[in-house]
Amino acid sequence: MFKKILVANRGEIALRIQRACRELGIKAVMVYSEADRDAKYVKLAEESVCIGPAASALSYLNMPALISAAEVTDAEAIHPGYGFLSENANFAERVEQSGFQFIGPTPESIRIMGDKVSAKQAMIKAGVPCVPGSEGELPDDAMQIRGIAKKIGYPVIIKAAGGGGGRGMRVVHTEAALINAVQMTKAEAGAAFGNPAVYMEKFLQNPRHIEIQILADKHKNAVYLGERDCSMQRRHQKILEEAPAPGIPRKLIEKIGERCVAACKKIGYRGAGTFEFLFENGEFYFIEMNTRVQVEHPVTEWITGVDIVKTQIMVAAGEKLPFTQRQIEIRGHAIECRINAEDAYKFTPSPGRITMWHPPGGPGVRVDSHVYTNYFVPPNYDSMIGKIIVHGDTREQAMARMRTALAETVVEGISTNIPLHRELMVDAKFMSGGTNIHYLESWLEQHKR
Ligand code: MV4
Repeated sequence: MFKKILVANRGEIALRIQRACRELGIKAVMVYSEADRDAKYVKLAEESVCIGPAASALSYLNMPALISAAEVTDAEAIHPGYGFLSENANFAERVEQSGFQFIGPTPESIRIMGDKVSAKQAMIKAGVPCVPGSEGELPDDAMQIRGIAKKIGYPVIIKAAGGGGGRGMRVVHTEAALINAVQMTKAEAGAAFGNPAVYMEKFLQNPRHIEIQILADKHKNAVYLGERDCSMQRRHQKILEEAPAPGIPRKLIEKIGERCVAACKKIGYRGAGTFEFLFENGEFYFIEMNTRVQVEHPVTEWITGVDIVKTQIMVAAGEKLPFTQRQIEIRGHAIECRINAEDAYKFTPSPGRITMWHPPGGPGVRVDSHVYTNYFVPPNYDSMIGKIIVHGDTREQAMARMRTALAETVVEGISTNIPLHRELMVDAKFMSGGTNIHYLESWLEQHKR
């Protein structure tokens, strides 16, 4: 096992990784920008390194600074967390070339999944069901493009190979609008991602966003840890997640989970990963794979009892997965609310000093947050200041516990989205379960103030 790991991230996930290291008896070196000097995990750290000024490009995205920090502290491995450099194949490569273990998949796996065309091709080859669409990148010829769209049937969606997470996409409803949409998307993709390649899919009108969590080791073992329902989102930002997904038969989850595991084995995937699917009319359609630990991993940890971050570290060190698929059982229901420093309904950022932080507690409540009373939320980064996660024997009990937890929580000095979460937890449609990816945005439209 590693003796020392460098945590190349900030915020609640930096604290989460630090906790996993403590439990494993590994020393964690924390890095921080000038804006994060007072973060809780820096105060708790045995060792920490300032890697640069507040701007991410000069600190958390600064590869030489991170690798030097690992060198001067004698760390053996680097955990990238989520966001920042976590899905940057070049970073993973440079980490390994510098003699450190990257806690995540191989640079090659990251590269394949980073290009959405090659990711989809790998999944088709591995037997994972995908949204019907163009086989690979769209050709230049307008006649051929029209032919592909006609075969798929309108509406179609044009997506950038270098995009993902909702960036670089365009829905097309008619043949008249097709070629212009393809050209526009190509131009934007070239400018934004340095890659003008685009592909086409059937546009699914009312899907849910269901994702499968997997874990794989370096010895060809892989398991799936059930699913998460991440349909409650606004502008591609998830606001709450839950597991299991309400109303989806276990048999269907098992079938798709086994396909994901088979795909991991086929491509030699290792570490934690998430297969993102659209789910419509009882069918799963793969859209993207995330090659990192995700914000919403705690809901899966709670229904399976598996520590995902700890297991990421163990498999990166070469250990075998300490459980088999048969040992994974789903118990109860978990919900996570992301707490953001922003106006609850206008969504404008609300950085500043937290004059009072009173987190909830009690049975079935977990809070992952790096903030504390008198902490200053810097304006330079993502607005998420923590997550409240609850568990119950049933979805009803989990929702009741979340209502209690949200009622107890006090945050003063800044605005947060807690009032929005309080309303959603008593919304009849949310409470009945199974809302689709458009539900939150239409709810917000109807609850304008
Ligand atoms: C789609 C789609 C409908 N049909 N693909 C958005 C994020 C990116 N991961 C893929 N996205 C979508 N792809 C087809 N063929 C609808 C979306 C989509 C979406 C997906 C998941 C969660 C929220 C979403 C919000 C709007 C659109």
